[in-house]
Amino acid sequence: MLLKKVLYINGVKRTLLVNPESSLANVLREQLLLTGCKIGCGQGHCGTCTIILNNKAVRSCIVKMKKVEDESIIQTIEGLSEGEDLHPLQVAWMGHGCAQCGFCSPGFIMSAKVLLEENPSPTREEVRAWFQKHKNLCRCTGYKPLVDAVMDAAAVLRGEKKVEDLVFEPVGNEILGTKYVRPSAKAKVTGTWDFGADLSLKMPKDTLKLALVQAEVSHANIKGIDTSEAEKMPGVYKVITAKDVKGNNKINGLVFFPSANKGDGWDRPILCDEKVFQYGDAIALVAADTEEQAKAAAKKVKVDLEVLPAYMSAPEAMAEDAIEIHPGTPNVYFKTECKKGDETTSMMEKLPNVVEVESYCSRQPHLPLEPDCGQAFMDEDGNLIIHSKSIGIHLHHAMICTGIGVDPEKCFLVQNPTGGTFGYKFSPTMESMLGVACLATGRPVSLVYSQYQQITYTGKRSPAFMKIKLGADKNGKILALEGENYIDHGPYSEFGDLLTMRLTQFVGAGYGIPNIRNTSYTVCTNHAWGSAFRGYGAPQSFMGTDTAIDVLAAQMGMDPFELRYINAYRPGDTTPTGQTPEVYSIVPMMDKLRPLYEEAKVRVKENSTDKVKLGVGISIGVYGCGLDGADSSEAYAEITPKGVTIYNSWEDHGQGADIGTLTMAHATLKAAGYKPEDIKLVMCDMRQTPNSGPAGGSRSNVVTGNATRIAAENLLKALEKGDGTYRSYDEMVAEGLPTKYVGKWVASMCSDCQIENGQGSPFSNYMYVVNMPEVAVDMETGKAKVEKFTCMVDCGKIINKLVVDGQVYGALAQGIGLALTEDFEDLEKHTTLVKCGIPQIEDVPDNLEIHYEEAERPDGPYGASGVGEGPLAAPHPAILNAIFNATGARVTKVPATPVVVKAALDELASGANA
Ligand code: MCN
Ligand code: FES
Ligand code: FES
Repeated sequence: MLLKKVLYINGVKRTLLVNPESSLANVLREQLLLTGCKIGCGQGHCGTCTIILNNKAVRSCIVKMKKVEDESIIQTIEGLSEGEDLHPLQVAWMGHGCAQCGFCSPGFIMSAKVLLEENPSPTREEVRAWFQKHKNLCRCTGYKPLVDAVMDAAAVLRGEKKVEDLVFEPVGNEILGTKYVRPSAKAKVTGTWDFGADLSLKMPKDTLKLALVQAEVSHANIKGIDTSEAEKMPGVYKVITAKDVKGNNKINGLVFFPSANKGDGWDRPILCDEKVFQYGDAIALVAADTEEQAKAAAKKVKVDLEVLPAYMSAPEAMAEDAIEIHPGTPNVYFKTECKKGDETTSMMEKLPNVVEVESYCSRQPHLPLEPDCGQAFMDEDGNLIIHSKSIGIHLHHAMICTGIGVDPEKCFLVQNPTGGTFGYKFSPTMESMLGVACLATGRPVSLVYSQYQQITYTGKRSPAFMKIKLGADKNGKILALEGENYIDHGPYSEFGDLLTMRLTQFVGAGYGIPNIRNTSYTVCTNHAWGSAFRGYGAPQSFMGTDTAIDVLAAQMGMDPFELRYINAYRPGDTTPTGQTPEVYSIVPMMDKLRPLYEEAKVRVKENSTDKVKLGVGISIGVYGCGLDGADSSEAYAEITPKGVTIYNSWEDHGQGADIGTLTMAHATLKAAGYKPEDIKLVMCDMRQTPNSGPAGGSRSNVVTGNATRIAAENLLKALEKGDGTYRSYDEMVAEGLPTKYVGKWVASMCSDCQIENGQGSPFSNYMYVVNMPEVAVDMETGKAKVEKFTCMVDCGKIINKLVVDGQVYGALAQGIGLALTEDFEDLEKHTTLVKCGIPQIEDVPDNLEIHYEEAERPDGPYGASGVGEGPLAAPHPAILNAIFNATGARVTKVPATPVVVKAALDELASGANA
């Protein structure tokens, strides 16, 4: 049955024939290709699909067409600007760096437009209340810049500000260190930035849509797969199982430390054939003409399973009677030890101040608003091309070609515009399945996960069970650290050894502890597979150490700030791996923080009541920029008749690879008179761009930034005539000089950590952060709320201020989520963005205060380090420490939900919690 609808869409009268049960979002996207309306959840939770319907901001994914009245007036982001004249909200969104990944931007802007129509002079609180009420979520920005943008746009609409003042304009030809707007911002705020699901809708008609047949148990033997009924379903072209895979059907997990890793890394099937290892595992793929048909047929595939005991945590998988999840490989398959300085056992016995603290860091879900998606097709030369959200196109190429059974020379990966990953896309997700399906059908294919699939079937932060012992002398100088830690890495080993090595590198980091004995193990379980998550090993490490330091301070009766200050890196100190830090910025940052800390202590005391107690907490966070050891990257710079083109594979999660690349190149090329607009970027397409390494480990600004700088320098050298002037493109060609130059940078100053003792110099640059949240605890309910967050950050010289501010705000919001609300433990409960505890605007304080210490880095491009992960290394222990400061109740696990905090309060009241 269809329905005729006459609607006024973006000022144009349209007659549509629609399914009455279809959502307005689907009709706008699929029938009108108005893909500025994004679908993040399809359940009314995230607001990315917000449009204006008859003057109201509505989430169009939950509006059925049968409820849309005839002659309704609809406005989408595509109808907001008039030609080149953007709406002040769009300009403000650009000017405040609100469009990081940009997936939420159209929905927020449409929502804010209605707010300003109803209330032209809102207060900041009213703006926040509006976004809370209209369920507009953002995972990247920490919300503060969005409120700043609405306030500015409102001022423009009231005639109090000029629209041109909202966006930074370069003075002279200088953009380094400024608020220059990223190149992709305009497309993001106008809805023309096509994310993967948008591209899927715009593919040719012969594209097959894929749906997954997924396991609904966590551990089982597969006894048989019956596809016969599914094959007969309408529109089905093929049902693909492991037998259709041309290669070895395995992902190469790239073992990093073969001498110590008991697995071989080839443990993740592309399509499960013998066993199911975790909930959601892909068993078959249905390729059909439409997504609905593919999904309907997927339900008809019958899988005969012999269910096995599922080990849902490290301790369960380590139990004596636990069977091997991957037969032949022990469930505890990797061990790394940090052995710095002298043996600690006898030292601990003699030291006057010793504490031992057990802690747990959770299975934090990434929760990007854009669900995973991708496409694959054959190009004219018979190459297999795979498009996805990959943040490591060359890395993933190395991991998937053998499994798919494609000649590596004939397979190329391309990154689509990406709506946030926060690290889950450091692991390949659907790339190999797309490749298999394209080869098995000979047709272009596309696959778009639902948010439920995104949540339940992509990697998660690996939980850590930690025991940290600290020993200090009578003055509080920590002389010894001992640790025993277990990482639950889920069933797949890829990067599990690398992650566990991070505990060797970051347990105790930031503090000059001379003697360390810290052992960490990787455990295979049947819960969600462990993938990288922003901070990668640091949030686990600091959960252990920064909680223990606070306990030590309390035991010694010392101020926790002072205890940290005494122990923070100073010249002569080395990192846990014995490396000399490249700068010593923690002490200067703490010097600047000290007066603010004293004020905060007074403030929380004054504002506490018996019902709501406030406290202030401190933590230090450190993270390294790079992949261990001699990490490297490549970029090209080419002069063209129109200017200069820069090529690199700096993948963009949303963090700003485009503005990073542009600024790095421009800072050199400006000498020859090039302006930012003369520089074109070609990025993240293996057919054209070199191997710059993955955009993980906050390495890109340093490693690919250096490669880009060097490419630009090499081009500049070739352009120099020797008299202070530079050759044009025509002159280069006329003189027969090459037009394209390579830039390669290797972190040759680094060395791998030795497996016997974890000692080495793994990173060329680090990021340093000191966190100071102020937290209110409701003594009746146990609900903790961060009221203010002050953060000192050293990311070296700032390359782009909008980006760096945005990275810090966004990371702090994720740290608040990690501390208080986010989890993916209960497979039945943690199934939506909201149930997984994604921070909403009311959960993140508007009062976020960042101070920078721009210590120039000798090995960073233009003195810069990285920034993305540093601010998510340790906000959560600081928040737990603030809860202790407020209440005296000690919580040593996250998330500190009201139930957890209340239990600690009750324990304290009963006298059990010290
Ligand atoms: N930058 C700068 N000045 C500095 C340091 C960095 O302007 N002194 C800029 C860079 O140019 C870059 C951004 O800050 O645009 C982050 O740089 P860097 O720290 O080198 O990190 P990468 O580019 O390698 O990005 C990855 C990092 C990681 S590992 C995760 S996970 C992450 C993140 O950044 N996921 C993100 N930030 C994210 N931001 C968004 N919006 N979405 C994600 O999924
Ligand atoms: Fe509609 Fe999330 S609210 S897509
Ligand atoms: Fe808001 Fe990425 S910019 S979700």
